[in-house]
Amino acid sequence: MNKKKRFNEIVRKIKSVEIQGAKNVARAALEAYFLLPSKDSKEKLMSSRPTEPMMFYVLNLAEKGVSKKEILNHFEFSQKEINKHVLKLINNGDVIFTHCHSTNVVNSLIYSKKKGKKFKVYNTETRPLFQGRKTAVELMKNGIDVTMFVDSAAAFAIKKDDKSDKIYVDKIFLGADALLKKGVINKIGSGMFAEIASRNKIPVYIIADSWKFTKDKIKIEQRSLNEVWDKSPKNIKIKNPAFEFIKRKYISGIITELGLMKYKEFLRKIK
Ligand code: RUB
Repeated sequence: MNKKKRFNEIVRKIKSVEIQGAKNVARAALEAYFLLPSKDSKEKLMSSRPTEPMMFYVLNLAEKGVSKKEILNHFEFSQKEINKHVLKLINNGDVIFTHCHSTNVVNSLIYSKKKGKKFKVYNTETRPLFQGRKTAVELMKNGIDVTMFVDSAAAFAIKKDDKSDKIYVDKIFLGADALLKKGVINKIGSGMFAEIASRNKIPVYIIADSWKFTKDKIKIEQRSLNEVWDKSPKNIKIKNPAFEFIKRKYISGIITELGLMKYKEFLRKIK
């Protein structure tokens, strides 16, 4: 396959969410950019998923001459640091709830399991594209006890006071697409899960690379209506936002390569 074809193939995979999650998208975009480095390539890639500031950031670095190796080294370093902090945060016996598929979250859970931590994970199917299945399979393959819920079971699953039916949660781990001053953007549903958790006094932790931070205004991606209902009857309106904002007040802490800290402290550090 020539470079142009490979470039277009990566763009197609990013757009269709075959390549998904902020980190995978940023890595793939970088790969594509270095096939055909130009302003036009950068713009095509940047418009492929409009809610991905880490992709914008790495493409800007690449344009300024930072090497692919240096950028990939950062991702590796960042994940290793995140893993160490997540390991310390998990207590034996914890039930951890997560949503969608986040590489930063999944890798840190697998690391903790390998280091001997005993915990269970509840996860969501993540409609309409079912990224939760990817999470469940990866965790299961690494020996983690995982239970999947439909997204609408949020209030059923996210509680801690009623242990009689053995459904309860100790901590929520969410990834992030964008880290903003007033809060975080992640997969649609994340704001709702964080709100329910906060009502039940269950801590919500954001697990993300600090390169997702941006001062820019970030657009929430609206995806194809066919993802929700293919060939739906005419005159039914459908909305399909891919992401949602999580207010800062619902975030108990954030884990990045800079450590585990309150969101306000993270904002001070990142400046
Ligand atoms: C994925 C999603 C993930 C973040 C973080 O959405 O919301 O939680 O991107 O992922 P989508 P990571 O499937 O629409 O891309 O930790 O891998 O960067």
